[in-house]
Amino acid sequence: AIFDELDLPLKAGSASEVPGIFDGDWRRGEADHTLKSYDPSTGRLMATVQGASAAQVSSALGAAQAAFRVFRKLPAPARGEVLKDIADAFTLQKDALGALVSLEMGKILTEGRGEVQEVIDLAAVAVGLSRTMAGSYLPSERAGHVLMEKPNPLGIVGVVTAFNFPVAVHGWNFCMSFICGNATVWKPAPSTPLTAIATTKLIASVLKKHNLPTALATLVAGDVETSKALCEDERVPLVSFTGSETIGRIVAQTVAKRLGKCILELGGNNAVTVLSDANLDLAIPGVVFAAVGTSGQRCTSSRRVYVHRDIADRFLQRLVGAYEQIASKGLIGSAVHDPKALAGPLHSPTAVAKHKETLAAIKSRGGRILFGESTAVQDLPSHLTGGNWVQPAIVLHSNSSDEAFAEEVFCPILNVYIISSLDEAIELNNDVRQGLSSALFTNDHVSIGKWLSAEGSDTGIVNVNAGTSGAEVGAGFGGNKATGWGRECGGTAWHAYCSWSTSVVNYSRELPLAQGVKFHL
Ligand code: UN1
Repeated sequence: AIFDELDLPLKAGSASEVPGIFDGDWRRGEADHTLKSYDPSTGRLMATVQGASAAQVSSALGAAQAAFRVFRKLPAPARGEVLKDIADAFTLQKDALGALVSLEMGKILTEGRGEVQEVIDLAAVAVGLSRTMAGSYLPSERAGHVLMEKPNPLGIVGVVTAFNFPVAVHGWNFCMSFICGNATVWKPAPSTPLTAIATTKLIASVLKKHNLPTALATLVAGDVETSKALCEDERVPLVSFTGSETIGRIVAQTVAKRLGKCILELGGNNAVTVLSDANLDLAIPGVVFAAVGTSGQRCTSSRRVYVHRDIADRFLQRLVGAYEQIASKGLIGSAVHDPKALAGPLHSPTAVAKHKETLAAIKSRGGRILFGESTAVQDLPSHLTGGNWVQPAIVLHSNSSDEAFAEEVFCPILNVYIISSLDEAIELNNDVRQGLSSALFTNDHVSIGKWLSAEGSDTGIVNVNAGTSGAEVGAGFGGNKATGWGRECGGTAWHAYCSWSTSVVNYSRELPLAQGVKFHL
């Protein structure tokens, strides 16, 4: 039913091939690699998609460029009117598209729908921008002159997204790119092609209604070969990449080599600090949602906890209790197949192996597993046994420099260390390469002030009495340091999707030079 609703040429139960390239027309990929879409809850193969070859990326970019040449003539407020209709289409299909996200990515239904909501919300921000995208009008030192700074479109924005937010992250980029007057070319994660195809269909249908070229929402499903072709192409001035730090480094260097620019959203490795006066009624659910929710597969998921020694016992007891409750009540399960679940499966069998390996290695280095030593999920219904299930884990460490604290693993493993002061926690919070999100739980205004100050947390998202994940789209989203310094969503993120021009306009009858330079013929 979801497939029909979203106009996907698939029958439930069959694993047929679906075309994964859209450049105004749907095309079948010609690369040697095949993408496979599985249901991570059952392990069932749902569809295959042939990847886009480098030559196909090049011709899709040609189509996107032609679309841009038409689109750039449309005034920004008119672009806003179209985006409003795109947002309405997402609203209409929120349940179906959200369910497809759950089915293909594995997250629970409310989070699948939440992703679609993020797009609708950011579209609202972008529609507002369509009438307020301000440049500036500045005083000139020369009489009868003015200075202006003005945003213009860039041309084509390349968007490479990860499996964990298969709708929202493309949506954020598409909305900003579109409102700034660009064509967008999307290379989705190799394991979530169906969501990308359904999303593209939805956007293209609205563009068509407005008589706009549908290649403004171009799609090139594929793997490394496809991304490489996109990143190397000089027709793509901006590449927005979400994914691992390792691949991010390659993307950044590939794009920099041709002097293009990047928005990077890489690994998070986010920490929560819980001080002795913290309200545990906030801290416990805050940590549990960010560590167990989405099975630890958000860039904003909590990986580290620094808890004050005066409260450590009480905190850990309640935390373990919460994990036990999730396990014993059968709250780990597929949302699509079992709507009361709080956490779904991991996305891939590789992630399951990584989870087990990581826990075993931590244990061999002396970490104390407080919960989740046995990684198997209890009482899993028989129709789910083929899925990628693990039990979330809590580990208490006695060594704050254990490598578990340094490297982000995209699994539900929470590493805990007991601290003695806020200063120690800030030191540890900041002592990693990554810098996406962080959270402090306390009621002390002095601690809050320090945490938010220049001596405080160095991450891009710095929360107080709220967990590390689940950011709203009204403000800028992104991380510092090895997270890549990128900003998406609200705030001033739209600036990056523009080509800026500074103009001096002389409305006098003289030609004075700046800085008082004299140059008489
Ligand atoms: C991501 O994990 O790639 O803040 C994005 C959050 C979501 C976005 C996460 N709004 O958790």
